[in-house]
Amino acid sequence: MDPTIKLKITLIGEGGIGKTSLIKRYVFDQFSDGYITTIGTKVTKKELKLRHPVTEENYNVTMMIWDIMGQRGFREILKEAYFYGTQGAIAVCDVTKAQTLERLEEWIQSLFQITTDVPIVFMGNKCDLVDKAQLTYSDVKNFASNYEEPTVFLTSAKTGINVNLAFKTLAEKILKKSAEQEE
Ligand code: G3D
Ligand code: MG
Repeated sequence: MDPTIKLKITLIGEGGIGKTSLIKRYVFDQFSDGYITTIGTKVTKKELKLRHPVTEENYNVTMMIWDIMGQRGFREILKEAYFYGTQGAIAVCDVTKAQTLERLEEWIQSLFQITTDVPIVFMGNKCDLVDKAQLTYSDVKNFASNYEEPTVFLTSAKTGINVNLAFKTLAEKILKKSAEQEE
């Protein structure tokens, strides 16, 4: 039997950028065009098999994925409960709204106040909306380069592109970091 580990991962970023849709796509492999409102927070479970990036052992990973309402006011009230115990984060922006990338700085600051610097994977979401794009891969990459070991994906909750890969990459980064800390 392969060992099982449980990871808490948290999605951060403004409202309306696709966090809830990304989780739905990843966990249920579906996309809803109706607006999905998250009241407070919601936790969704996803199980995956992963080869440990350092030891190369197989693991059963149970991801507990935390979703929050995007409003910043909400973040300030809920952040301790929401971020506490987070082992890795997905920092999401919407490539059709440039300011959603700048806003991530505050989200990450808020997160790091509670968790210290956990691994982050950056997503430039809604990359299917090519005609409306205000941000390129390089824009997101440049922003992410302010943080440790930046990993960036352009994603679409609508088409599903890069969604599985981004979540899986975050799980691997968490395992890698915890292996380094044990050394
Ligand atoms: P949030 O949880 O970050 O607040 P939601 O965002 O997941 O609720 O998504 C907000 C809106 O963006 C929804 O549209 C949703 O369908 C849409 N959306 C999310 N991801 C994508 C994507 O990758 N591509 C496209 N084209 N749309 C996306 P509505 O119209 O229902 O408000
Ligand atoms: Mg939501």
